[in-house]
Amino acid sequence: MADTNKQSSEKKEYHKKATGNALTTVKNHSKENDLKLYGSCFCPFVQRVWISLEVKQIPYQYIEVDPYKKPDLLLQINPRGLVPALRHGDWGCYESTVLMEYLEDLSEGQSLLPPQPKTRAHSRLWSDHINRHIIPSFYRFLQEQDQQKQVTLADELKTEIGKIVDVADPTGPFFLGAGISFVDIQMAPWVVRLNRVLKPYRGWPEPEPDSRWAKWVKAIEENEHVRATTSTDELYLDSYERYAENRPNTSQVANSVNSGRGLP
Ligand SMILES: N[C@@H](CCC(=O)N[C@@H](CS)C(=O)NCC(=O)O)C(=O)O
Repeated sequence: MADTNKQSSEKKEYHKKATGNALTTVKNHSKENDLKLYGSCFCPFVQRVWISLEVKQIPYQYIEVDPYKKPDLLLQINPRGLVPALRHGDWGCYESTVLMEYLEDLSEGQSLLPPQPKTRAHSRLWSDHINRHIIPSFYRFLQEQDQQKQVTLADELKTEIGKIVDVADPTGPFFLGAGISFVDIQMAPWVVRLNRVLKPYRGWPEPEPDSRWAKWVKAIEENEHVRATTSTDELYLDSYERYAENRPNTSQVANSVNSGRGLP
């Protein structure tokens, strides 16, 4: 019994407050604003919307919420109680991809989608690939406890990433070329977590030097808006131990992965 207590007290928990650069950004956006992002510091889906706001330089207020406690102000916007949620005046909405499109539709600041219809469709197609293939594959690999299966799941994730790298602009460094755009932002939070979560917990390898993938990862990691919304490494290491140990009741994402359903 004493042992069990000791073990549980050593377990790492998810963080409830941003650290490092992300904390500075939170502080710079703590003032009341009509546009409110309800987010959680560890959440990659939130980081997508957060990067978009930073790239576009749209004024906003960041409000930290615990999505596992589901405060009323979150449930009022999103009955499913997931972050990110956005409130704009008396209207609210949720789902990270939908929110990125909403910010795009405000036509304020830098566009994330290019003007050409075909390149827009290309961006949406590969954003769909990230959501339907790369992200579920990331969690399957992280949550798998069987080492043999982990090898197969690492390959599966590499294959899914390889597909999007193959269709990226050959020169880059970003998906469509010189500047960050929609697909990069959809992908960035998981790129950040490859190095900070999958590497320590599952031995995820560094990109092959001079490869197109290495160039993309570097560009994302060095982007000022990605950095402005990224906390210190420890926050991710601690927050994802629950996933890496596949603890029961970790989250809706973890439950969906365990039951073979699509992500929430
Ligand atoms: N499909 C959603 C997923 C959002 C999501 O899963 N957010 C997590 C935090 S990273 C959450 O709110 N979890 C609360 C829960 O599992 O109850 C999106 O793209 O916004």
